[in-house]
Amino acid sequence: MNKRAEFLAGLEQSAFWMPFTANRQFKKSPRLLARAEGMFYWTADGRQLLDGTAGLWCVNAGHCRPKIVEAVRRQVGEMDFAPTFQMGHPIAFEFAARVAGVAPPGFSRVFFTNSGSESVDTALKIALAYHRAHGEAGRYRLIGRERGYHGVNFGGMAVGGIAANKKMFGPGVAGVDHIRHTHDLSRNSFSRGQPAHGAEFADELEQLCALHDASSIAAVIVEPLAGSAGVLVPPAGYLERLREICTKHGILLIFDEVITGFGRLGKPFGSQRFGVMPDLFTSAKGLTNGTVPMGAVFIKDSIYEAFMQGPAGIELFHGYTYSGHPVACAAGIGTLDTYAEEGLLTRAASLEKRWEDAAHALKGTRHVIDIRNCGLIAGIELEPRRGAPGARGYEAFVKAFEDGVLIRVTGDTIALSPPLIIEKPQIERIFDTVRSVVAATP
Ligand code: PXG
Repeated sequence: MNKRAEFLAGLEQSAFWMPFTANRQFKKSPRLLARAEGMFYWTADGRQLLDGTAGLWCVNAGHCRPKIVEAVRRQVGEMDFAPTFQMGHPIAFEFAARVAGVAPPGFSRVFFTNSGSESVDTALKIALAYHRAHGEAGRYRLIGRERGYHGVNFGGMAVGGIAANKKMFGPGVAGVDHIRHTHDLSRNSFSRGQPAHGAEFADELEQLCALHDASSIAAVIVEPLAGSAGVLVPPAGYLERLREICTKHGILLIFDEVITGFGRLGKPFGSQRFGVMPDLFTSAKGLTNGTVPMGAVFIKDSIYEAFMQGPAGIELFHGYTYSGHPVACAAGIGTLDTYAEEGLLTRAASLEKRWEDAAHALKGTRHVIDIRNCGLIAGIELEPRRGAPGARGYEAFVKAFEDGVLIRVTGDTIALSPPLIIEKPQIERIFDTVRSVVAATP
C-alpha cells in the first residue's frame, strides 16, 4: 500500500474526533483538503475546488496570501510566544491599534481571545462586570435570540438559540432568556437584502423587560445577520428597534460580528452596514483571515473608562494564555495590510448587485423555497424531504463537492460566503453549480 492508501485505510480508526461531524459517516467516505491558494482548495486527490464559503466564513482575503504568510513566517522565527499577563510585546499593542483603526469610531479598545466562542464569553463577562463596576450589580440576566449561534462555550451556548447545540449539555448558565428569531417565510420569502416585515419582532425584548424587570438585564446579544442558523437577514428597522429598547432600559447591546465582521457585508463591520451601533462587539475568523486562530472583542470607550476608574490593580480578572499571541498578531497585521491594499473591507459592496442577481436567478429551481442575501452572503433554503430533514441539503453539498465547488449547508439551507476577492465569473460558477446540484437532488 502506498502512503495515501494506508492513511485512508486507517481513517475509520483515526484518533481525530472531528468537530460538528458525523465521524463514522465521514471516515467511511472522507473529503480531504490538501492545499489552498486564492479562491481555491485542492483535494488530497488533486481536484480543484472553488471556495464558496471562505473556508468557514473566515478566509475573507482568499487563501495563502503572501503578506500574511510572510508575516507569520517572520514572527514565528523571531518570537514564537510571549506572555501578556503583567508584561507585553510590541506587536500585540501594534495590532490592537491597527485593528481598532478599522473599527467604527468610539471603539478604541480591543480585548484579544483565540476564537469566536471565546470572544462571545469574554463580551458577556465584560458586560456583567461593567454593570457591577458601575454600581448596578443587580443586572445579571443575559438575553439571546432563537436560532442565534454564539459559539460552543458555556456562555455562548446559553445565549445561543439552536437546540441541537444545547440539549446534551445540561442546564448551563442561570438567568438566560431569548427573544424570538426573525425568520418569516410567509411574509418575507425571496426578499432581496433586508426583508420588509418583522421590525416588530424586536418588541419581544420589551416583554422580557416587563417579565424579568429591565433592571435585572445586563445585555442582549445578537448576530446582526444570523449566519449559522441559515442566513437570516435582519428585517428593516429591527436592529434599530432593539437598539432603542436597550438604550431606554440601560441594557448593553452586544453584536456578535464573528461572521459579519471584516468586510462580509460591504462595510468593515455589520453595524456600519446596518447603521446601528452596539456597545460591544465580537469578532474572530476574518480578523486573521483564518490563518492563525484569534478573536477580539471591541469595547466602547465609555465602558473601558468605567473599568479604568475603578480601584487600582487588575481591572478585569479575565484573559487567556494566548490573548495577543505574537504569531496571531502578525497574521492579523498581514491580513489588515492585504485588506487595505486590495480594498477588501468594502469590495463586497461593489459585487453585491451581481451576487444578488445570480442568487435570485435560482428562484423557480426545484425544491427552492427561499433565497436570502446581503453583502457577499446568500442563503438558499430547500424544502426538506419528507421524513428526512437535512438530507436534501447534505446531498447537495456532497454533489457540489464532487462538481468542484465548496458550499456549506446548515439543515436544508445552503449558505454561501466566498472570499471577498471573488471575480464575477466565479460568482456565476458557484450559483450554476448550486442550481444543477439542487435540481438533481431527489
Ligand atoms: N459567533 C458567531 C456568530 C459564529 O458564526 C462563533 C461565534 C464561534 O466561533 P468559533 O471560532 O469559536 O468557532 C461563530 C462560528 C457554519 C459555521 O457552518 C459557523 C461558525 C462555525 C462553524 C461553522 O455556519 N461560526
